[in-house]
Amino acid sequence: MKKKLVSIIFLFLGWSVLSQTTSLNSDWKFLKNPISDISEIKDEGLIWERTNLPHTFNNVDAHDEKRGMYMGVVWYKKSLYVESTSNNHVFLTFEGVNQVAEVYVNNEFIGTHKGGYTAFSMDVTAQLKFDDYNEIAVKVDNTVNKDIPPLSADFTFYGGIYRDVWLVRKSDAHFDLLDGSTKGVYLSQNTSVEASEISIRTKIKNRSKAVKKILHFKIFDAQNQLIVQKEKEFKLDQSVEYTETIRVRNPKLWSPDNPYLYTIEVTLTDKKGTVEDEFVHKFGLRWLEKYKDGSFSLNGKGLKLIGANRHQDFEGLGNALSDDTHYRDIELLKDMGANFIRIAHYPQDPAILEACDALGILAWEEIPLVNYITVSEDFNQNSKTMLREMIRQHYNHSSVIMWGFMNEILLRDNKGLKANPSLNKDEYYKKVNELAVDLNNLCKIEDPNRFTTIAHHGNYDKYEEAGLNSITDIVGWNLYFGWYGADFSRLGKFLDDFHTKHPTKGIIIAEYGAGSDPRIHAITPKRFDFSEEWQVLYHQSYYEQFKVRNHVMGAAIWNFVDFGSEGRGDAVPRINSKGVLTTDRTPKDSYLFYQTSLSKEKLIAIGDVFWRNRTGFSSDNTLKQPVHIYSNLKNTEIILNGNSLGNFTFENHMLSVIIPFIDGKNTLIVKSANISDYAHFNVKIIPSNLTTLHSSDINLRMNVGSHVYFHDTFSDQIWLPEQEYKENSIGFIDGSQLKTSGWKIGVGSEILGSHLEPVYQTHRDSISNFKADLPDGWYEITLHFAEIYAKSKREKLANNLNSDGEPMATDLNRMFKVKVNEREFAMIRDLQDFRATSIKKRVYIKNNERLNII
Ligand code: GCB
Ligand code: CA
Repeated sequence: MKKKLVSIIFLFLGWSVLSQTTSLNSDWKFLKNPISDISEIKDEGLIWERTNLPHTFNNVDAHDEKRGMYMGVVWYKKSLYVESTSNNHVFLTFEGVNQVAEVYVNNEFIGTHKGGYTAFSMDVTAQLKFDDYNEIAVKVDNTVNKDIPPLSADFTFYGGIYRDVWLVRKSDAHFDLLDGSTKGVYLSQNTSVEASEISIRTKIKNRSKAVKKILHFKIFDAQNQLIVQKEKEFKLDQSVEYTETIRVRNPKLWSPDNPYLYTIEVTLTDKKGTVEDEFVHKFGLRWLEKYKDGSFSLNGKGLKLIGANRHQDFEGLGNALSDDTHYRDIELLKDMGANFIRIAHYPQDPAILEACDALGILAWEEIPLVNYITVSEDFNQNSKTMLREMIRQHYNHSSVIMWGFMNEILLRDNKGLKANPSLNKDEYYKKVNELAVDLNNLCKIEDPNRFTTIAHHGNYDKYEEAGLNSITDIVGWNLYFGWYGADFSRLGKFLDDFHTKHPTKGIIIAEYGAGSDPRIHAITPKRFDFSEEWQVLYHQSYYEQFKVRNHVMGAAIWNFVDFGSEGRGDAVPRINSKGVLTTDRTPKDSYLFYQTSLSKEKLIAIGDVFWRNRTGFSSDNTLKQPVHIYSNLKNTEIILNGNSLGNFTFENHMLSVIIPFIDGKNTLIVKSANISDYAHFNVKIIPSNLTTLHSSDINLRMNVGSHVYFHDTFSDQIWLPEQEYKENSIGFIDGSQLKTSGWKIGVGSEILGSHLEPVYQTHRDSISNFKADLPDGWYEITLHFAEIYAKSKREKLANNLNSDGEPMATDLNRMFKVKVNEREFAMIRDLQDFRATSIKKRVYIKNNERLNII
């Protein structure tokens, strides 16, 4: 037989290497069809799509312009040949299926699993045909279900079999993988500088008659040298639970600086030594403490937790990522200098936990109870099952330090009350409280060695009223001062007030962040403008405030990555852009800010990675615009096109310097001690006095209603911020920047039909005209419009008028005439709601008449 092999990857595994475990990711068939009964999927007429796992069916429709995405039933099937061996007890393990999975083998129902973020195993032995082909079928349903968390949240619930699937073969005697853990071996520790007591709890099952078995325990150091071993002979009936304690003297401690991992091997053999099952796991030895003032210590040393939240999706892939792609996120987090992750808002792929162990990132992991709850026995049970599964499945990961179970659970009380109409607010709060107490107790029963935590939105009184500030060891706050509300400076006071009221609680800023679309840049950044510059100012301020407060245990950026949120209509629609990395993991300036602030090595970096194309007006042939430089040094020399601009001093790890760019290509070098960085900027200067130009030299775009520069990444053109008209130049006359809810810049709705969303979302209200002192000649003028009010709001509008001030619209559709230099340019009518409209026309400007648009 000829074997073909394309390539091979060796991975040094961090968890169970079960020799009889094989992935089942290849060659599946997928059917998007809401068929409810397995008998109907046999229909010859159905067209199945071939696919490999991981797979989601929402990576495209969650990012298209059509509101909503497919949420319903789909089917997966796979044909599988199973040989008979000495390991004929066979299981299927699914790492994650969103959200309800019904598993069938050879048309026989095996079981149902509810919840899209935890793994499950099923015993398929009885339904399998050995030495023959078998058909596995999985019905998957990602419909929102009132009894399964999450009910609602600001992220996309991509459906599918989106993590690995495994075929697990065991002999009659084996570690129990059906207790929610998928592994059946639990490691815990009691560690100090002198010694670590490692306790290894095994749960063993047996299908055949009672016999003598031996458990072999071995611990290897990081160089793979065997350092301790033990054996235990015992009689195995149907099932046995056995705990062995092993002592490691003078342990090498695990920490973010030195994530030292031992390997623990547990082997089950018969009396002759034949291996029946084995478990291998890499394990770090460390101890955790919470001090009386709420601060945290690892291995007896105080440690401020600094890191980020992470969602699990990636551009184009939805949530169906390879292990390597997951792993790389933790590498990027480590590279940023973080020591902490909040795995938000749900348990994630095993690769994430392995990476945290291996790279030294302390983890908070949680289950997805978000915004509100259903008061029902089923909801409670599903929440508990999920919590138990998460804890059991990730119990062995030394990186995990706390378990969470609710996020902003009082944010949508209205929905909560609507969903539970028989309850009044007090009763509903009481139910939420009871569930929180139950879940907290469950954490402590399952795992008394870790902290419990919860994350609240910034409404202290509500959570106090519901008694939710006193249940967990640690209370997390999601604080958006400087984004959704107020200004950054409020942060410190909020944290201090909470500390005064709950002096022994650990406090974590569980979320803080500001949106940024890397196409948007501002010289005078403002709250909610989605510029990268505002995002950096926001993070700089938060970092300075929590760094100096000892009673703040830690902080986690919201979010490490830009992530899918199907219902959002921000500058980048359907994306929550608070990431410090883009959806394809390119660092934004905020990432550079943290990297240089947190690094122990000296670093310097020129920022504006997404703002290397510059344009603007100038009257002296130099374009003076800021460049942002990040460093943990004191100062730096800046060299522009070979000429030193002098020495500059960093303030809070950052420097914003006005650089006098020349037209064309510019090279900037920053140099300090023996480190340096350089960057090229492409600059296009537009003379302030347009009348000095020839018509054919004029090519410009202006985003009326906005103070930001916008980079169209498809054409590489830059839209200028608006400016007021001055003689010989260009700009608006009258009006004001449109703000929604009194303060949000532009409209927070997706504008359909164009990729220039931020251009259409920002408007100038009540503009009277737009002028440009253009030299005579032919021009192509494009005007852009969008209806940004829903019909119900339009009645109030004053501007359904023609240019003579006469009301023009008889219905609620806008209608108005646009004139260019007194000549009719266009009659605008029937603007479609939230849809881009543009009109392009050639215009001849003559006799020094300039341009005037009314
Ligand atoms: C929050 C939520 C999170 C959202 C975030 C935001 O507080 O916990 O799920 O994505 O705010 O960006 O609004
Ligand atoms: Ca859609």
